[in-house]
Amino acid sequence: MTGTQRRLVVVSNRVGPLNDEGKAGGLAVGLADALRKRGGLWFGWSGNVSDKGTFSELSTEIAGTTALTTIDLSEAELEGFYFGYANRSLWPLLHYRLDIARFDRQSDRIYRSVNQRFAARLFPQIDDNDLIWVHDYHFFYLGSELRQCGFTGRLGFFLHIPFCPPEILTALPASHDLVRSMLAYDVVGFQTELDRRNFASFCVQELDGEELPDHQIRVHDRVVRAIACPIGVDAEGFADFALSPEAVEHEEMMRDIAHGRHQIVGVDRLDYSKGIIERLRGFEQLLEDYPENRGTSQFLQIAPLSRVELDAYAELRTEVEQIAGNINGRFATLDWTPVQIMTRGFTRKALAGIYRAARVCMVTPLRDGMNLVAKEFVAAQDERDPGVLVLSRFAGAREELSEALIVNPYSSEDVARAIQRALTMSLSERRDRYDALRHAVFTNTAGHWCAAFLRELEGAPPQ
Ligand code: GDG
Repeated sequence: MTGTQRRLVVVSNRVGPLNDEGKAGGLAVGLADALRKRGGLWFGWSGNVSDKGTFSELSTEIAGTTALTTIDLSEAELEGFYFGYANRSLWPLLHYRLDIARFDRQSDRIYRSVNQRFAARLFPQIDDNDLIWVHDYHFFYLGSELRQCGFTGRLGFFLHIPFCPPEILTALPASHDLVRSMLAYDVVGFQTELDRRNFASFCVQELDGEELPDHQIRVHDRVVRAIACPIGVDAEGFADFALSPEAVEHEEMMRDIAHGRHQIVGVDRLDYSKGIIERLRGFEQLLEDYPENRGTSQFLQIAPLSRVELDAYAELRTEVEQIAGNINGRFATLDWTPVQIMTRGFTRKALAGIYRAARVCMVTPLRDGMNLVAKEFVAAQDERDPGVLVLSRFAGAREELSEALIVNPYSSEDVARAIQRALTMSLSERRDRYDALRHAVFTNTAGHWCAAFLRELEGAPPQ
C-alpha cells in the first residue's frame, strides 16, 4: 500500500464482517484488511427489506477507523434488482449460461434505479480525494451514477465473476448500456486475463473502441484501464485456522468416520455454476471404471443452500439429491455409503479441518470467476502429507494453480481419471505439486490483491 492518506470507500452488495470468522470468505477478509490499515467507509445493502420508503441506516466505528453504512431495499427492489436482474439475468449470462438467463425490462429498470439510489445516498458521504472501489455485478451502473451526481475523484470497479465473450453478452438487451457504464470507472479489474480480454473485445467490436498500450481502452472520449487482478485468500490466516482446536476436532472426526477410506471433498454454495452434478457423475464414473474404489473411497459434498428463492436453485437441489441417491442406491453396501451431501454450513475453522483430512478436493465448476475454495484447500494442507487438488479448467484459479490436476468437468471420464490419479499419487509427487500450489497461494494473497488494485487506482490520472 502506498503512503498516501486517501480514504478508501468500498461499495459491495453485502457489507462486512470485519473480523476473521463468519461466512464471507476471502473477499471480506481482504477488504477488511485494507480497511483496517487505512481506515474508510464500507457501504452496501443491509440485508434487510423495508417498505417504509425510508432508509434505516447504521454507521459503526470498527477498530476506530472504519464506518459501515448500509441501506435497506424495498420488497420490489429485492425482487427486481437482486433476484431479477442480478441473479436471473447477469449471473447466468456472465457464467456463459444463456440457456437459463432471463431478461425483462422491469428488472432492468429497477436494477438501474437501485444503482442510482445507492449513488445518490453515497455521494454526500464522499469527496474527490477518496478512492471509491465498487464491487461486483450488482453495481455495474454505480460509477456512472456517481459521475452524474458530480463525483470527479478516482473510481474503481472489480468484477468477482467471469466476464463472458461479446458473442454471449450481446444477448443482454441493454448490453451496450451496461458496458458503456463501466467506462465511467478509471480502473476496471477482472479475475483473469480471459475476462479482461472479453471486456476489451466487447469495447472494440460493439462500441467502436480501440485498445491502447498499457491495458488502456479508449471508447470515444473515454479511456479506461482494464486489468487482470486475481483475488487471493488470507493464506497465513487460513493455515492458522487449520491448526486451531476446532479444525483439529473436525479433522479427527473426518478420519474417524472414514475408517481408513479415502475422503474426497467438495465445498461450494449450491449453485449451478459450480458443476456439482457433473462432479457426482465423475465420481460415479470412478466407481464404474476403477472398481477398486468401491468401499475404499467416499465423497463428501458440503453445499450450503444459496438463493433458494430462485427456481433454478431449487431444481438444482432436487437434482443433486436425486443423483447422490441414485449413486448410493447403486453402490452402497451395509457398511459403506459412497456419497454424502450436506446443505448445512460450517465455520471456517471447521472447514479448514475438513480440507486437511481430505485426500482429494474437487473444485470443478463449469465456470467460476476465481474460486477461493481451491486456494483455501491448499492453504490448509499439512505439508508432510498434502491432499491433491482436482481443478476445473474453467475456474479462474486455473491460471495460477496449474500444478493441480486440471480437468474438463463436462467429461465424467476425465474427472474419474483425475480422481484415480489423485488417489494413487505418490507422496513425493503430492509434495512437489503442493509446493508449487502453496507458493502461488501464499504469494498472491487477499492483501496483495487489494494492494495491487488500489495501487492501480491511486495511479489513475484524475478525470
Ligand atoms: C464469488 C465468485 C470468486 C463455502 N461453504 C462454506 C463457506 N464457504 C466459503 C468458502 C469460500 C467462499 O465461501 C466461496 O467462495 P468461492 O470463491 O468459492 O465462490 P463464490 O461464493 O461464488 O464467490 C468466485 C469469489 O467471488 C471471490 O472473488 O472466487 O469465483 O463466484 O471462502 O470457504 N464458509 C463457511 N461455511 C461454509 O459452509 N464459513
